[in-house]
Amino acid sequence: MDVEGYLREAAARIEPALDDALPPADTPPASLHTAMRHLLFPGGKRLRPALAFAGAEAVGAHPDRALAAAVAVELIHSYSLVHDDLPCMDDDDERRGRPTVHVAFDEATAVLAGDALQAAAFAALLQAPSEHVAGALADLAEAAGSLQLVGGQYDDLHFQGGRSGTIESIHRRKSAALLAASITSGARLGGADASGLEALGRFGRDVGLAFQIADDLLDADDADACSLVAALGAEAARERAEALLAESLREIEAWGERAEPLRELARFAVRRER
Ligand code: GRG
Repeated sequence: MDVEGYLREAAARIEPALDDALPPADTPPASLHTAMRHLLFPGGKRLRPALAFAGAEAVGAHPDRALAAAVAVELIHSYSLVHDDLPCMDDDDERRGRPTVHVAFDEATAVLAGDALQAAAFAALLQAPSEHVAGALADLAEAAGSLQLVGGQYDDLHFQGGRSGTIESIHRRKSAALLAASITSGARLGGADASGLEALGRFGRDVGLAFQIADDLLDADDADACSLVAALGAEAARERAEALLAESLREIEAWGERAEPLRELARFAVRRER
């Protein structure tokens, strides 16, 4: 399977839906609505939407069934990046080769744009023409909340050293939870049953952690103290990522051809070079 082609198709499918999910840039207050779009267009790899589509396909549904989940997870991802770049967090001036939102606008606008992106995510998911919306909303709310994304970010910001288990716990919450929710919310909208969702959740959490390790390996020159690369060294971190990938693939070993996009996205997420 051509994973780059799958990502391109996912990006083409998500682009107009993301546009529809937000007020036009010239809607008052225009500077806020323009700021909400600043990081979203052009976006990044659109990996989370692709995972949502692949989650639906893995349970035998057409990827379009997962469209609302795909939009919602990308909006949450985008808000988290806008806030992560703020001076009170990572204090980054550039992302994807462009000025970050607080640099292009101002800090207060970036905070508010992130807040509004998060609300728009839940509103978009609520639009899904599916009887499974409540479950998907629950997945997303849990992944985005203080027990996962926000709590992981909090512990990362306050990290003062620790063993690899502590670092993994932070990364499971800050990064892996949203990746896993991308898959499970897409699969839910595709009509997944309870045992399928459990397996996909385990798959997504392991792939998500391995994805974060891959991200740290790509950034190894500038290794964050709260990373397995800093704690274990690059070689051991790469081995851990490969072990997690192998473990995750075992979860969906018996799922046949329809889970192939998920498997390929997992390999891409862990072995990517960008
Ligand atoms: C501020 C609430 C809050 C959370 C921040 C997302 C995040 C948590 C921090 C960003 C820094 C970071 C390294 C997060 C881990 C997730 C990650 C690797 C993000 C980058 O994801 P990609 O590679 O990005 O999918 P693109 O640019 O392709 O969208």
